[in-house]
Amino acid sequence: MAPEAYIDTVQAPTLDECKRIVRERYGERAYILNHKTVKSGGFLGLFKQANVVAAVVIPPIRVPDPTKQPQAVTPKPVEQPLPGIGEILDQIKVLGDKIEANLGPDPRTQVPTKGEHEALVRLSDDLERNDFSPSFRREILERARREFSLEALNDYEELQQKVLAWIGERIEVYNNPGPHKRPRIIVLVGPTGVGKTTTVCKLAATLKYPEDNSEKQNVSMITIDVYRIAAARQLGELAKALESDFIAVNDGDELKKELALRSDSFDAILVDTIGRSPRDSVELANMKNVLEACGPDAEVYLTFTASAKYRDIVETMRQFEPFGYRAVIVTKLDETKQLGNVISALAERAKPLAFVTNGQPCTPRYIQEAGILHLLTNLEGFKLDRERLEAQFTYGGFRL
Ligand SMILES: Nc1nc2c(ncn2[C@@H]2O[C@H](COP(=O)(O)OP(=O)(O)OP(=O)(O)O)[C@@H](O)[C@H]2O)c(=O)[nH]1
Ligand SMILES: [Mg+2]
Repeated sequence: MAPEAYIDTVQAPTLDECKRIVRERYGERAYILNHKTVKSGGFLGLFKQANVVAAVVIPPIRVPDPTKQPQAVTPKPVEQPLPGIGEILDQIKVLGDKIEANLGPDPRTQVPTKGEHEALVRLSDDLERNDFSPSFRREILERARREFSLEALNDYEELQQKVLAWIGERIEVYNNPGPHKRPRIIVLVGPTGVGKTTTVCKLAATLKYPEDNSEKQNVSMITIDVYRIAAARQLGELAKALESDFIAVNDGDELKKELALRSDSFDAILVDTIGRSPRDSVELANMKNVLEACGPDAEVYLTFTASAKYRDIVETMRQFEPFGYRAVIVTKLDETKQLGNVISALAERAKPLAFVTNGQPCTPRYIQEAGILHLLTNLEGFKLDRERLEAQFTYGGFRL
């Protein structure tokens, strides 16, 4: 029988590196049939590395068979037939399975592997229904596989409680370090229309008219959004309703001047910014220059809506990174029931959550300091053992 070509996989950071390994391992006769870029490694879904997995075909070495050497004077080299197309196709299929096996379950769908316990399939569905990202789902499923025996998996309620606790452990609530330098400068940045201006007013109202016994603070509001008359007017009117100081500035110099003028007479100065598409990097850079005037002590918060897609949130977080935001404010919680997208993005980018907002009116009622339990109670399809989770997590976070 003719020797068969066989197939192997090679994994390396780049295709060129794969080619080098193939040449080194099998010589010039081997060739790469196809390749795929995958992410592997990492810790808790972080620091993953992209790798190329290549399928390599290694044709047989054609050794002349001495028993078939013709006796004739003009010897002909013996051609070993290459494997037929059917054989190659079969091998490609085997190879496909081999690559899949290397990659583990499909990270896009995170379908648990065949023959998986029914509880894990259900858990995967519950996580997906709540918009958790594929890598977050994978992390939770892997932990469940590791920490639950097949028998323990039969108790789905117990599994859910544990999973809620694991999710809770991955949510970081912002721990606002006090006491604050006077005046505090609070800056909100974020994409267009997410509720920055509204949230600035809610924060101003919370500081100015605290619902608890804390001291009333003297608050000023500044907008750098002078290009859109309506936007400046919006904050102006809200400031008037709050009986709060308000000014619109054109550039960094003006901002610096106005901040200096207010440094003795205000406890807190809230800066509202122009909504920017995270893709508009030139404008983002301009805005960053203007905000330099706020100084290194400014508390910058990134604002985005709870209903944004996971990928968009991650992209927004990445693009606003140069602003050095300390924590995140998630708005419009009242508009969605799914929060897995938010939890996954915060966990994967290791950013703490400071506030959530849940309604249009600019009053303290519609903004809350973030709490882990608050987010966990909002997950759909998860039955909550409150007592147990309350022993571990709190509803409220820090104090503004
Ligand atoms: N349902 C709901 N709507 C909100 C919330 N916060 C803000 N909004 C609404 O979202 C819309 C946009 O709010 P703005 O505060 O103007 O948003 P912005 O980020 O300042 O927008 P730009 O300045 O245009 O970038 C308004 O209709 C707000 O009433 C919230 O927590 N829940
Ligand atoms: Mg605005």
